[in-house]
Amino acid sequence: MAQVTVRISRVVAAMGLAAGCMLLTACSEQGVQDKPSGGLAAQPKEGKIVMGFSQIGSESDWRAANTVSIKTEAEKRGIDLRFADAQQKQENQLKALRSFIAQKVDIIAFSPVVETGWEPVLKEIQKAGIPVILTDRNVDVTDRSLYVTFIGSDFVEEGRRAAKWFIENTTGDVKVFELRGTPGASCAIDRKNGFEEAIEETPRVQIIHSQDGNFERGRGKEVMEAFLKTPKGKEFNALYAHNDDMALGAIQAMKEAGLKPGTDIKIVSIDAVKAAFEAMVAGELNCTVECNPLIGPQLFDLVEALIKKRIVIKEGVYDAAVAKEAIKTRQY
Ligand code: GZL
Repeated sequence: MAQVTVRISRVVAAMGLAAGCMLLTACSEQGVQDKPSGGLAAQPKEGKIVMGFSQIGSESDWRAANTVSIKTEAEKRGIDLRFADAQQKQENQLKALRSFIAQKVDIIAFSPVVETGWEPVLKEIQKAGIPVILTDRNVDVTDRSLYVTFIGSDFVEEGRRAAKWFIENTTGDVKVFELRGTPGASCAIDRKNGFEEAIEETPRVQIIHSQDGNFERGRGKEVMEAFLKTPKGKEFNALYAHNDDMALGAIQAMKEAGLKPGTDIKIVSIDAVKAAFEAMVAGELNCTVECNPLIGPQLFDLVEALIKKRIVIKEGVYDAAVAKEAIKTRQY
């Protein structure tokens, strides 16, 4: 007989979250005249959840995987997903968020292309009584009640981990060219800060040049082609790229210029997409720091906890035929 096993961590996390949300609802109901500030309705939603999602664009392999994870999970859970691709433009995200208000969706999630410029639209969404979840990237707002929570990575830690690879796997002076992500994006700001913090105590590792590549492979190639023609392009011996796509574009430019990426130039990037593993197998990339794009399951656990106000724990049935085996892994 097939048995159901449950991933305790995810369910317990969601339960904790649900408890937190009910507390939030309770607290906010006392202090708010109309809808609670988190936009959490007093009654659970019956029927299909309608969710608006504003995605940044399709600038990288990471983003493509992130979009697939969100769309697949929504489909699996029967959620009516209103998905908008902003082609990396904030004005398109602002338009999408306002259209979700007009559509009276139950909940909104989005990945903010940059940190700033969101307070006005978040206030409009709050006034409409719609809860907001931030995914992937963060916003810089003073009023944290404008969103329920953020699901994403610790980008400062990712920057530290990238620096750690250079510190632990090189000797002598490391002259780093930094290829930065989208200007003003929380992940680009934090990856830079984490890297710089981690090399503070190791003066032999220095960033000698830093430039934006917008997380795009094509821009990474163009920027590296131009850099190689400068005096510092003759001096550097390391590349720190804020994502794999820019690193792969830069690697292409280095090869066309007769350099051996991974050997002449040590390269560390972030995301851990499949193409980065192919480059490492080919000896052209030295290290990629993982940044997990597959947030669909956790995102929709949270959405269901907030809107349905209910988490059903997965349980199984065990008969005597399997008891001897099953007892080995029972936790209670
Ligand atoms: C990080 C994400 C970044 C990726 C890039 O969470 O926002 O954006 O590192 C993507 O590949 O374009």
